[in-house]
Amino acid sequence: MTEPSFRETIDRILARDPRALARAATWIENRRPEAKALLKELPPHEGRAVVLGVTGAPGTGKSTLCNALIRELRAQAKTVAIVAVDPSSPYTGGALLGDRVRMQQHHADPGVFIRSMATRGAAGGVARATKETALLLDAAGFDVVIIETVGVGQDEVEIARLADVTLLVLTPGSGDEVQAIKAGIMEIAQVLVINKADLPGAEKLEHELNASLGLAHGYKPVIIRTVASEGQGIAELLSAAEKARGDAGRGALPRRAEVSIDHLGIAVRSIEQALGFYERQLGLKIAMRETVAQEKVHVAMLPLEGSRIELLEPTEAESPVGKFLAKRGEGLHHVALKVPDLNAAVERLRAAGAKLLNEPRMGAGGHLYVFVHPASSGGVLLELIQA
Ligand SMILES: Nc1nc2c(ncn2[C@@H]2O[C@H](COP(=O)(O)OP(=O)(O)OP(=O)(O)O)[C@@H](O)[C@H]2O)c(=O)[nH]1
Ligand SMILES: [Mg+2]
Repeated sequence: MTEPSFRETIDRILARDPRALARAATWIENRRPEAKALLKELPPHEGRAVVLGVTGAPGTGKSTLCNALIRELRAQAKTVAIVAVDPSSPYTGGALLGDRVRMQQHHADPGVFIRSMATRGAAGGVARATKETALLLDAAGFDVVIIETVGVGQDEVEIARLADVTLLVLTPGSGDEVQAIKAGIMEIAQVLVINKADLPGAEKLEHELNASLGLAHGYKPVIIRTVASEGQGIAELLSAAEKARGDAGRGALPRRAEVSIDHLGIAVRSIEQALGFYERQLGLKIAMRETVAQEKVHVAMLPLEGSRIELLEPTEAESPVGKFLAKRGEGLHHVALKVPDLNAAVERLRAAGAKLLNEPRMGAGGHLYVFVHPASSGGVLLELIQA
């Protein structure tokens, strides 16, 4: 058999083929060039899954809980993918094996996909690979993507940012939970899970957590008790997570900040004169000159690494750039940012009360654009562009 082509692999990923998914996850983990190409193909398919982060100290029962969540979600006919970040400590070899065995219960089920990320020696790269793998599984079309991570370090905070809802798993009797709450965990967790509620001390822990939360301001996490090993409290936990997701209202936000600078627009009285500096002194090269009748402006485009400078010279005084020159003189006229989905961005900005200067419209180069008033963007005219 020959290796499937890149295209075929993408099609198979979108069909949730487990072998293609495993292959793609390995590309991501090993930072192969294919991963970069792959991640560019995914955004149109992303954003449909509910992404749950499950974090907590070693041994609190996260994997057992994930297993119970899989069972519950499958009973609701939902597909589930798990990304488990294995503890990097060599002492946990046994627990790691245990994890694999427990999770393997679901391996024959095509509605479940499980991937362990190696953390050994991958300091810093874990959060990135984990996030990218979660995006892959979201794009592949799983209804729910669960990310299991250990502890509450910087990696977990970053992963929590990707998750729609993060569950922090605590157990009775270990003592450091309330400390952890005080240390600002609340910023990342919307649901606190008291797992092993069959053990003594669950009630005491809940009281302490409530007391500690009572002192805090802002968004408060909910507390749910579970016995993951018995499947108790799991349905309640899922409803709490769903509710938290609704409250947070984060469904509409893009999972990745794929915003980049498209160009800087500089208003000048004379392009010819400005080129003396930009072209002849700074060494930039003109790629294109055009006149945009709609905006009454001559434009010279000077490409930079990944973006460009646009010199803008008005064709007449009665034009946006002409008026800008009269009022403010030469200078930075606007900053143009490229966004992945302009209509979604416009919807969010409108909802937040931002002042837009036009309806999204098609520019000369076939791209959609909209201008945001400086009053909303910290004093600079902002152009948002979708390629
Ligand atoms: N009594 C009791 N034991 C539980 C419960 N949930 C899990 N356990 C046990 O706790 C131990 C650790 O469970 P894991 O699911 O491996 O915990 P984990 O948080 O994934 O551990 P790491 O991945 O190593 O950080 C196992 O022996 C489980 O059987 C529970 O609700 N009650
Ligand atoms: Mg585990």
